[in-house]
Amino acid sequence: MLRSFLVTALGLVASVKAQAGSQYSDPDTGITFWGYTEAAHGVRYGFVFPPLSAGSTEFLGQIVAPIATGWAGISPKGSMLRSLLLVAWNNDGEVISTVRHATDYVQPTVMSGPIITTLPSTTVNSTHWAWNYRCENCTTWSDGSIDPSGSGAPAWVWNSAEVDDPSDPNSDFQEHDAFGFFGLNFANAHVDQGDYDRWAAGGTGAPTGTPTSTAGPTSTTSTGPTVAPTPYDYIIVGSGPGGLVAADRLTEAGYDVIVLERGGPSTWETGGRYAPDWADGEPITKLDIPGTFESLFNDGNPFWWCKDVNSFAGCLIGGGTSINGGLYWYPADLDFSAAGGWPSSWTNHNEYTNKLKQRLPSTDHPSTDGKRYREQVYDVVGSLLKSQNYQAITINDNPNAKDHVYGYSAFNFQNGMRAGPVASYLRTAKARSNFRLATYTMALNVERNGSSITGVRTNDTSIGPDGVIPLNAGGRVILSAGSFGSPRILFRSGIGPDDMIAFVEKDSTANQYLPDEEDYINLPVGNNVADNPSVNLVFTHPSVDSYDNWANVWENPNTTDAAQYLKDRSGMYAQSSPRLNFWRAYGGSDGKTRYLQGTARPGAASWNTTYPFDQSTMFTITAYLSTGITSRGRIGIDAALTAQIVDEPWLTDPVDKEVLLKGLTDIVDGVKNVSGMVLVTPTKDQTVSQYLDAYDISGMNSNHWIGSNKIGSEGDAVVDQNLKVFGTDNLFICDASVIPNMPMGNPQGTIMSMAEQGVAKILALSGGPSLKKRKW
Ligand code: 6FA
Ligand code: ABL
Repeated sequence: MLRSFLVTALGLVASVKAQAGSQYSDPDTGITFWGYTEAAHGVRYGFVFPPLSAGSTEFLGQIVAPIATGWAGISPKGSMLRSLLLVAWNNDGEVISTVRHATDYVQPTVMSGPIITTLPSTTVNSTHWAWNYRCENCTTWSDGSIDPSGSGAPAWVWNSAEVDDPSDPNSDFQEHDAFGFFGLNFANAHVDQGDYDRWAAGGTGAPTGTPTSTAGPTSTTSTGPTVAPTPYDYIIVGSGPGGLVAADRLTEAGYDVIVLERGGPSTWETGGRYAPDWADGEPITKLDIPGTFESLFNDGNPFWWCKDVNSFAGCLIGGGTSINGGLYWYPADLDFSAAGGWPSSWTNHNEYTNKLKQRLPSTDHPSTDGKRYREQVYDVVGSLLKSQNYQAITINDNPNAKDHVYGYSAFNFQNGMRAGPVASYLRTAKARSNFRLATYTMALNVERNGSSITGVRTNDTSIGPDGVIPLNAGGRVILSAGSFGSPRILFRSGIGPDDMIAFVEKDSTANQYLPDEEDYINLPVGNNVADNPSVNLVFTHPSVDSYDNWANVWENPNTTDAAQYLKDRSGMYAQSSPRLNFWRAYGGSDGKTRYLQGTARPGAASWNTTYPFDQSTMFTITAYLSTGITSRGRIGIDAALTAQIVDEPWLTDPVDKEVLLKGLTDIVDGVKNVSGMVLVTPTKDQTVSQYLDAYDISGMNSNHWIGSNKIGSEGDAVVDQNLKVFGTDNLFICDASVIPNMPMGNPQGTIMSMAEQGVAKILALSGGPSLKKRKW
C-alpha cells in the first residue's frame, strides 16, 4: 500500500505558475504568516522567514487542522522526492510532529539535519490542533533546497486516517487521501529580525517591526492583471465549458467579469508546462497532445483530477474539456426537446448551435496533413455495422441522424492539438480588459441577503475582504462549477434539500457562512442525476494494431510517430484513441425510444479473461445508453463536504437494462459477419446477459453527469427557463448540471450550445448590472 506514497505530487512544481498564498495574522499567536487555508479539509499552512539580509537557513511554520484530521503535512519545496516533509498529528491532546525524507515512492524515513522546535503556542482544543514550529537548517538540505528570495509552490498532504502509532513520532502512516499545492512568494514572507527572534523564542504578539519583504504583493491570477478586491458585474465560478462560453459572451457585451477557477493551468497557452520528455522544448504539454489522452488515467502526477469529487472530473482551466477524450458532437434537436424536459423556449437551439460551430468547428481528421492514422478499427467495426444495415455518414454534417449510422470520430481539436473552449472562447475573453481569471481560487459559498446574492466567498483572502468578492449593483453570480461542484456551492449557501444542508450545519467552518434557517431555499439540488450507463466489449482482429494499449505514449513513444507529431502536429499523436462512433435507436418494452451510442478504439482498458488472446490486436467498443434513459440517481456531499454520488444513476430502471442488453447482444451477434473478428469479453463461457449481470455497476460510469440542477418548472427543478435558481434574484447556473436529459452523444457540444443559449437569455433579462461601468 505504501508504494506510490505521495507519488502524485512528484514534479508538479514545474506546472504551478499562479499563486494563492497570502499574508495572515494568526489569531492565537499574533504571528504574521504567509500561507494558505486549504478549503476542502479546513487546514491552514503558514511560513515566515527572518530578513533575507540575515542569510539565515530557517523559518517558522504552522499547521492548523480540524480535530478529525488523521495527519497533515507540508512539503515547502512542493514535491515528495528529495524534499523536506513536515508532518504532524494529534495524539490525545498532544501534537506529535516529525520531519521526513524520501528518495523513492515509499514510506518516507525520518530525516536528520533539520532541527525542529515545537513552539509553546502549539495547542489542541475541542475543534482543532495547531502545530507552531521553528525549523532550523531547513532551507537547504543534503539533496535539495528552497529559495527564500524566490517563489515556491508548497505541497500540502492530508489523511483522515490516524498514523499507525500516534504516540510515536517515528510511526509509519498511510499514503495521503488528498494533496494540493499553493503558490507562495517566499520573497514576501519575511519579517523584521526582532519580531522573528521573539517568535522563534516562543514569544507571541503582533509584529512591532516593519515587514522586510523584497517583492510586491502576491497575486492569484495567471491571466490578466492582479485581482483587486473590486466588485464585478458577473462572477462566474468555474472555467469549464459552461463558464468559459458565458465569460466570453458577457465580456463581449461589455460587462466586468471575473472567473474563479479552483485549479491552475492546463494547456501551454494557459501556463501549463507538464510535458513528456520527448516533447521537450516545444510549446506543448501533455494536455495539448491528443495522443497522450489514454495516459491521463495512469499518470503518476495527475494534478488535473478534482481530488474531492469521487468521480473523474477536471479541476483546472477548461475543466473537463482540458482532460477529456475530445469527442465532440453538434447537438441533435432531441438534445433540446420538450419531451426531454426542456422548456419550450429552449427547443429551437440551432441559432446557438450555429454560434458554437462558428467559434469551435469539429473535425473528424485532426492530423494536420488531413490523413487518418491506424484506422483499422474503423474498417472492422464499420463492416460489422454495415452487415446490420448501418450507413456510413459524416456525423456532424447530420446531427439529427442517430439511428443505424456510423462515422469517423469527431473532435474539438485544432491544428493537431487540444482546442475546445480554452483555445476559442477563453482566448477571446482573455484579450478583453474587462475579463479576469483567478486561478487556484475556490468558491466556498455565495453570500446572500435572503434572495439577493451579494458576492462569492472564496478561500483566498487576498482577493477581497475575508476572501469575499462583491457584486456591482444589479450584478449576478453564475455557477459553472460542474455537476458535482455547483450543487456543493448551493448546499454551502443554504440552498438544497435539508439533509445536505445538515452536513454544512455540522461543519464548524462552513456553518459560519450559512444564512439564517428561515432563508434556506429548499430545492431538489442533486436529484434527477443521469450519466450514460456504459459497457466495454473487447475484440481482436488481425488487421488492428492495439498500439500497445497506449501504454508507451508518455515515456517511451513510437519514435517515428513522436517525430512526425513534433515536426508538424500530424500523425498518430494528433488524435486521441476513438476511431469510430455509431448510433442506433431501440424501442423499449415501456414504449419509449432509447438511443445506443458506440465508441470504438484500439486497445482495451478493462479486459478480463483467462482465455489466451492476442493483445497486440485488441480493440474496444464502449456501448453507451443515451437519450431516452429513465434511470436517475443523486449527487450530494458527505460530512467532509466532499462531493459524492449518493445514489448511483445507472440502470435503476429495468427497461434501461433490457435495452442495453439488446444493444450489446446485437453488437456481439455481428462478430460472425466479420472475417477474423474475435470476441474476447464477454468470454466464451459467458452469455451477453451474464456478462451484463456481472458487470461492476460503478464501472458503467461514463463521466457524462447531468441533471443535478435541472432546468424546468418550480417545484420540480432547480433553475428556471433563464437558468436562474428558483427563490433567488440573481443566482444562475450554466453548466452540465442544468441539462435535464441525457444528450445523444458525449455531452460537451450540447453543454456549449446550452451555454450559448443560456447566456443569451441571461443577457436579455432586465434588472441586471449597468453597462455604464464599461471600461473600454
Ligand atoms: N465529454 C465529451 O463531450 N467528449 C469526451 O470525449 C469526453 N471525455 C471525458 C473524459 O474522457 C473524462 C475523463 C471526463 C471526466 C469527462 C469527459 N467528458 C467528455 C465530459 C465533459 O468533459 C464534461 O461533461 C464537461 O466538461 C462538463 O462541463 P461543465 O462546464 O459542466 O463542468 P466542468 O467539470 O468541465 O468544469 C467545472 C469547473 O469548475 C472546473 O474547472 C473546476 O475546477 C471548477 N470548479 C469546481 N468547483 C469550483 C469551486 N468551488 N470554485 C472554483 N472553481 C470550481
Ligand atoms: C468520453 O466521453 C468518456 O467520458 C471517457 O470515459 C472516454 O475515455 C472518452 N470519452 C473517449 O471515448 C475513456 C478511455 O478511453 C478509457 O481508457 C478510460 O478507462 C475511461 O475513459 C475512463 O472513464
